[in-house]
Amino acid sequence: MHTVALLSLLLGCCVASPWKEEPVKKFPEDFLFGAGSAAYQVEGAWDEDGKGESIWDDFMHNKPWLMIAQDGSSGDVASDSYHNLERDIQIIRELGLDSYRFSISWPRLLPSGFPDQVNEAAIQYYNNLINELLKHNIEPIVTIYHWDLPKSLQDLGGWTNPNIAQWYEDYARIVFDNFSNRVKLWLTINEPNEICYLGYGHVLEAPALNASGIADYLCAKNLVIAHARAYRLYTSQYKPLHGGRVGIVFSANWHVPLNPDSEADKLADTLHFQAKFGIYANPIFGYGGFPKEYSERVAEKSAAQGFPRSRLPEFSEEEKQFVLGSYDFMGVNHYTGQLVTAENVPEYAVPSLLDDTGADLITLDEWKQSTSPWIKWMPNSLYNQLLELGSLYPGVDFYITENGWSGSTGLVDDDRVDYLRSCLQQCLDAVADGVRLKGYYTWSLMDSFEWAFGYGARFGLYEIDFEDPKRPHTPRKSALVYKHIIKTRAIDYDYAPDSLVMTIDEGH
Ligand SMILES: *[C@@H]1O[C@H](CO)[C@@H](O)[C@H](O)[C@H]1NC(C)=O
Ligand SMILES: CC(=O)N[C@H]1CO[C@H](CO)[C@@H](O)[C@@H]1O
Repeated sequence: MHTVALLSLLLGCCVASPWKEEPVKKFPEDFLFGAGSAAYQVEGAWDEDGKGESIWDDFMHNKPWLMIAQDGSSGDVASDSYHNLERDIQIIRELGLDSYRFSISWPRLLPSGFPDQVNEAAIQYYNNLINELLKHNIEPIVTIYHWDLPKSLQDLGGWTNPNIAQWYEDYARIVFDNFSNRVKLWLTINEPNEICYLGYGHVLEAPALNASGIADYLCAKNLVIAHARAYRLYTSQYKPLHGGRVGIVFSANWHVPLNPDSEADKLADTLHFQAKFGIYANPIFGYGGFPKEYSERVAEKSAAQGFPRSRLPEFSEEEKQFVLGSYDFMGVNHYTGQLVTAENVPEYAVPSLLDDTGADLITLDEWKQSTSPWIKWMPNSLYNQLLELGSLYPGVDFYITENGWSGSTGLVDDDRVDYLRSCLQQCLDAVADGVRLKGYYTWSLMDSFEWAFGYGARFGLYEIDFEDPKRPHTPRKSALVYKHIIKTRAIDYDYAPDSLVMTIDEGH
């Protein structure tokens, strides 16, 4: 960091520094620009070449009434990436990405969920993808688990069964054995809160267990231990051979008390943040175990409700130490934000996580609405989120592993262009203010199957035609804008492409 920037950081917000530099305009050369995808959302080939059934196959085939889209769609074919590796590589090269984020499908690699059979076809597919990326100097960043649990393991309780920490480590070992000689950036688990709270606490995601206040908390503890086992396995056995770094991905949407002077709103905000983020982050990045205030709250509520012990499980001292510090960096998925209040809170189910928080979430009408009901454009939320995380966890490296805007079909996606530029500006501002942000992955590379929202919510830099069996792709305006940003390492607000044609530049 430049001395002047450091000085102005030390002087803080309130001193008008005469040395204040011009705002940083360029991203560092080693900043990674990428785009992301997840196996179930893009691969298709749901039952081909020996792949096992996942909880998302089960959700879409057997509980379609739980889908929000209610259109009978599924990820059976999705963007058909399993059969279109060349297309995906071409898109990635056209954009000039430094890095590509994808996930490995656990049931594709281990059809039974266990390592008794390793599916060679899966190893082939991921090997080809990794090798093609490296051939073109594109750094793979691989998510080991992005929600598609083998159904066989869900039948044994899935993330509520403490044995899953061992099962996950066994799976991670096969992944590292096969790919860690070439992949240097690893993400153990994508969005614990969405896995546990939405999948086990509610019915918005697979396995739709709908047992909030119990199953989501069991899931949280087992999940962070599973993560730590994979981290420690890598660090002891693979890192000495290959270098490489391992992190975990949290969703972190910005949140502030609705009334900043209200003690009740401030408490609700704190408890809500701990319930959605802290119960996953604190065991790994904080002081160990679940956050103190939240543990006390759930223990009190549990006692009052007649439970013999807290619904939020305890960590033994040994478990605490095992999980604490199990990271090389933090991945952050960020899309939006909310205001948090303790006033006029709806009657939540008892028990439930929301009842435990005592919080209600508000968004403002003036924030632009995306096609996804849960994403509104809250101004400056990414900058605020990065600064909060930077001050909570000083010295930690961060990557924005997801950030994007959901629209509909159509190639002139000006809302996405505006959102992308704004969010990248917020990243630049956060870097200038000292946050150790190392990369940014936009969500997503191309249109894909958006879980319970089906194919209606389009996030892609490239449009995919899901009506056509060949799944043809077409660049959107945002693809050209992003390409220009990556190439120049700067945001040029005046840049407007003269046509929507993408070609591969020399050197990519
Ligand atoms: C989920 O649980 C809630 C609260 O207990 C209940 O009202 C709701 O009907 C359940 N949903 C489904 C799909 O079972
Ligand atoms: C090429 C390679 O390393 N293959 C390995 C993949 O993982 C299985 C299980 O650990 C090994 O048996 C293979 O040798």
